[in-house]
Amino acid sequence: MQKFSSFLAKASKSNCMLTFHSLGDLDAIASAYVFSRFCKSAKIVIPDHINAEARHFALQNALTLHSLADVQGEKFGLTILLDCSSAKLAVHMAGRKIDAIIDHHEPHADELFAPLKIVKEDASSTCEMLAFLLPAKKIDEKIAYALAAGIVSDSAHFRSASAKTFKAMHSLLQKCGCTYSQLLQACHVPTDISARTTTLQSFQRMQFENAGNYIIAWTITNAYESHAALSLLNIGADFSFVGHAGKKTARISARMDSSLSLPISMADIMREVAPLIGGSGGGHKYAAGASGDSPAKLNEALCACVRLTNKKLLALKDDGHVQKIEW
Ligand SMILES: [Mn+2]
Repeated sequence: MQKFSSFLAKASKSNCMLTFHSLGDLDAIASAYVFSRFCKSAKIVIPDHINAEARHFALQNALTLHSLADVQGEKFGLTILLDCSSAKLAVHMAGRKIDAIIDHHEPHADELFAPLKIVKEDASSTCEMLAFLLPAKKIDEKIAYALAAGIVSDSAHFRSASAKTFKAMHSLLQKCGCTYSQLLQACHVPTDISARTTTLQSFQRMQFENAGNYIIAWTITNAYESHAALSLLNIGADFSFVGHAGKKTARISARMDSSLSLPISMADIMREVAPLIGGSGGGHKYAAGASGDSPAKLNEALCACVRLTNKKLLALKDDGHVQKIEW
């Protein structure tokens, strides 16, 4: 903490470069904005793209964002990397000296280092970390709003929140003088109409089957397959597989309802099925994907996803049947 406050004092006298991971999200951009308020002067540098939520926040706050090309050759007193400590996710940091890293992600195999490195894996977001690190009396209405927005977004509306997250939110909401629903409204970015249209079209081709008490749904879409896969869970599927066939490529997006605590991983299913579409797969337990170069095999691969999920569900009980839940 001592080290952080002396770093903050240094930042208040320096021209700082504030940056974050590739494909910046709301947590990343909000923490960069907040930190910029504590610097003498600062430039927020985006490595490549930022997502829709982050863009919305940048517009709302009239932030000036810089590309790497904009700041090429510019000398900064301090370089601060937020919401990231992986070299792979911050390739734009290659060859640059980083003065501070503030992050909440689990350690990567390709960890970056800095003289001041604060990582709290149990924090819901970098914004939550900043809410505790920054001097409370300097957190004004705009800073409080930014931190609260970053926390809500990165904690997936408090799904990954801890008691500390709520403690931070308690004082942030008080400071920004709005209710939780007003905050949600202000941060809300409607899903792109083409994503919604394409997803609804894919639902016209959707198929599903019951496996005991579970529902497996699958379909093929022209684009936005992860949006479609998530939407299938929202309308009642426990497992969803959405395929996309391009001219020379095929992709599958797989999701499992995150409230299920089954010993089944979507990443395993994607890894097993990927060779069918001539590629590789992986990801997380609840969200995974596969891609390859054999679009003609997409249907076959989707059927394999369903078969495999069924098989794994059947294997859950010794007698070979999916356990029936009696209420
Ligand atoms: Mn984050």
